[in-house]
Amino acid sequence: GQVFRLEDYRPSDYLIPSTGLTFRLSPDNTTVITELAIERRDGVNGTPPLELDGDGLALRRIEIDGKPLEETAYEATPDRLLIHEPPHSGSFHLLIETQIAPARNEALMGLYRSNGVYCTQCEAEGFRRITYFLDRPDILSVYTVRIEARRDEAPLLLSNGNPRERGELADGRHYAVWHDPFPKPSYLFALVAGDLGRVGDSFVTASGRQVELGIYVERGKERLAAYAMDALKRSMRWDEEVFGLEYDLDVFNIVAVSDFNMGAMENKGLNIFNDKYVLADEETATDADFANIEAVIAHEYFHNWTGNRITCRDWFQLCLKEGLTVFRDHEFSADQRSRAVKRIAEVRTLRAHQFPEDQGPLAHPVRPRRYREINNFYTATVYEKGSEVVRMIRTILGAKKFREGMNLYFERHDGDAATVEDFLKVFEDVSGRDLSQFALWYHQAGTPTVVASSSHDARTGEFTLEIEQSVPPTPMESRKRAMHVPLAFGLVGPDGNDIAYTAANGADVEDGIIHLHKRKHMVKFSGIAQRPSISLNRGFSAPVTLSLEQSSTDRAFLARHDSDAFCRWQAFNTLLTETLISAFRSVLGGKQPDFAPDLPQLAGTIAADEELEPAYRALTLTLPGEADMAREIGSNIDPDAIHMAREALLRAIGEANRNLFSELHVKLRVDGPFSPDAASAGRRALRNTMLDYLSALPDGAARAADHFDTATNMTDRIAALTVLAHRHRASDNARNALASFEAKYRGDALVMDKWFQVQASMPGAQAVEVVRALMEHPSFSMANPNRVRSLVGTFASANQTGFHRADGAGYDLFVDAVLAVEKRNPQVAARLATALRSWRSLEPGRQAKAREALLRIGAAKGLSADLRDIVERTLA
Ligand code: BAL
Ligand code: ZN
Repeated sequence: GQVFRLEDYRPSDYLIPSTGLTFRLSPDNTTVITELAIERRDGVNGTPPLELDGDGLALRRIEIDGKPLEETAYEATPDRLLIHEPPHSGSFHLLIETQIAPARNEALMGLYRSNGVYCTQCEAEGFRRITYFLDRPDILSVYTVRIEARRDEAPLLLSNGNPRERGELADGRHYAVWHDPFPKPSYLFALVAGDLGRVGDSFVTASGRQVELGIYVERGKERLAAYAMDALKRSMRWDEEVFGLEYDLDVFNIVAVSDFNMGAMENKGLNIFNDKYVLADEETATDADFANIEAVIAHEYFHNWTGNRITCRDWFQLCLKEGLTVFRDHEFSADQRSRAVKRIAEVRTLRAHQFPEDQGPLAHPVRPRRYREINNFYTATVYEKGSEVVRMIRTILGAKKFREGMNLYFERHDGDAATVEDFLKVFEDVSGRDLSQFALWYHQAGTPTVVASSSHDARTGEFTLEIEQSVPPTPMESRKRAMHVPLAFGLVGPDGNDIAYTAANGADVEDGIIHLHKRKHMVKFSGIAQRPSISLNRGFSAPVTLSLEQSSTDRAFLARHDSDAFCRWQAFNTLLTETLISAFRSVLGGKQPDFAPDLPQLAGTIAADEELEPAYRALTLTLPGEADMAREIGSNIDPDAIHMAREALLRAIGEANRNLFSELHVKLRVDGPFSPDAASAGRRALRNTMLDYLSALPDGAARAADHFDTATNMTDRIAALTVLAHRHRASDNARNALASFEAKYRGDALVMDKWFQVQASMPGAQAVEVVRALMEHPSFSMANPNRVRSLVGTFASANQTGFHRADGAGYDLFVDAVLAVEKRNPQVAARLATALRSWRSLEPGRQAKAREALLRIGAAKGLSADLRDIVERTLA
């Protein structure tokens, strides 16, 4: 396929200041009439040909300035429309009529149908599946959209912007006209038509404008949109208060659909959501679902300024809107919930998803320089590492200068299609700092490694920290430059308080941050009488792999006393990880792992510490997952040994704390009416963590069954179902719980996804057969992305022992599923296929089988560009 390169960017010869669209909707035969005002860009000489993008289109009519075009004047294929010689004036009207079939669009890009509702997804390049256009983000146009449909089929007709007109047509049809005054790129176009229920509310902006809010869901589910509406209003207020940003249209609509490739889409004034990020009540959604809904609602809303008002010049700049908007939604959630807990959760996500990407064959810079298929770059690197980079800018500049920089960004670039350079420049301008070395975070792929050690001289009172950074090679980038790494730190004294220090001149220490610029760095602190414990990378100030030489005694001390909640969590997590890895080595050596009593004791102390919020205790006591362990071990991975080691430590901690954990399990039960707030969710999280440990003890199945039977919300029910199915799958308790869950929620697709997930992540060899059987379940469908992700996606990404079964049967299932999905939906298939990205870290037997599986996918006939790109890069 074609390779697109950043350095090849050039502006379009033609601009499209305004776009009129008329849709005559019909499932198999929709007519789209596109009326474009086209202008040659200033400075362009002559009359270059006009080439518009298409994808699978059929042209029905073409006119320029009201006159049909001669057949020799243009060339139309499904994938492009070329007008050889546009009018010499350079300013003209182009009318195009295309015909499309939404009901047959299974790729879910462009205009398609979901549960009988017409809806669109245009990012990144879906608009060209609707009409011929300059389908690139730097072409900003003012849209006026007329939608015509049968009133009985689609009483609701929505598009971007403000409603302008509506009325009746002949034959039971009606129409609506929408106008969006803000010029926007085509990827933000949206249309929805169908019969949906509405939840309405309103919001008065800081300057007193009234905005009508609407959330549209499947009829009968209106009640389930209440939390999403509440999250929306809180997001709108927060963006005013924290960034000074107000909403700008008269209406803001959100539509939930059940077939959706992504989580949601920020179309101007008309966000379209995967319904799993809208619908929730305690009966059907977990606390994690509520938190995700809040985050995604906020994320899409925040795009109105970071993405829509200021958009991207080209797709290489995707992180400009995504990294920044993730940063904004993280900050929002931190303000709405517990900042410390939120930060730890973010880091866990980053390590689970972005680190393996950065450390494997699909590694790419936050701002890639080349791509073959842009859909494959909606990645953890662009989103999550992109957010970390913005966070580092704030760390380096301080909150005040950061906000000044953001203000300047909105002032200077409102209405622009901007670049990463534009973004960095505002922060250089407000701070006077040179961010050119910092910019490597955007340009250089790979997770930097920071190795640190310390020494103390009691005689001179000098404490020395030696730090070395390196960035590992990544595809097509073997040589790396030293980065600017801001490491927040503290020196913790024997009483647990941070001690004051003086850093030697020239050590690049500023306000509690060590700024690394070179490969090797030494900092000398003076006036340190007693040896402190170093707390490094506080708040996870830099997204690096830190290898800190430190005694277990120091780590245990920091796990109790570090004033930085992140590093306190990290200290205990590192102890757990080190213990798990040595247990893994024992298992490999054919020995039963055994554990010294200190760690289980410390776990008990933390569990019982009422000064710590329950959510924080839950996060601390959650053992690193099997994939986390695999990542730490790095090579020659045997997932079965990892699983055994982890279960052994879990049992050891549970046995040592049986009484305490049982008491907490009883005491933490939340009675009374349900609330999804962070404090209540935290209690549930800690209680369910206790259950996880207790379920591994001899009476574990009975206790979990009781937890399941007495659950009054989905969080508790799923926690119990998970430990039953994972640890006691052969028991009647597990069988009964799975059956009763299925009977109760058979009709609720989103809840059935959880039932699929629990079973797809069931450890052990038999998961392959379980998943194969579930692919035939009436609630499963290869056509629905949520179903596919719940069953096949969970199996491939969250079931180390099942997926990587030694005989390769997990990979066989995977190949079959990926190829079956790809026939309909290449994007979802390509995403699924990334599950094998870490294949080279497996032990040789599994590695060979994984490679074979990738080769088999690659050899399939008629492979989509999306899937081919992933497979080829993964094997390269
Ligand atoms: N722009 C794609 C969906 C999102 O990141 O909001
Ligand atoms: Zn986004």
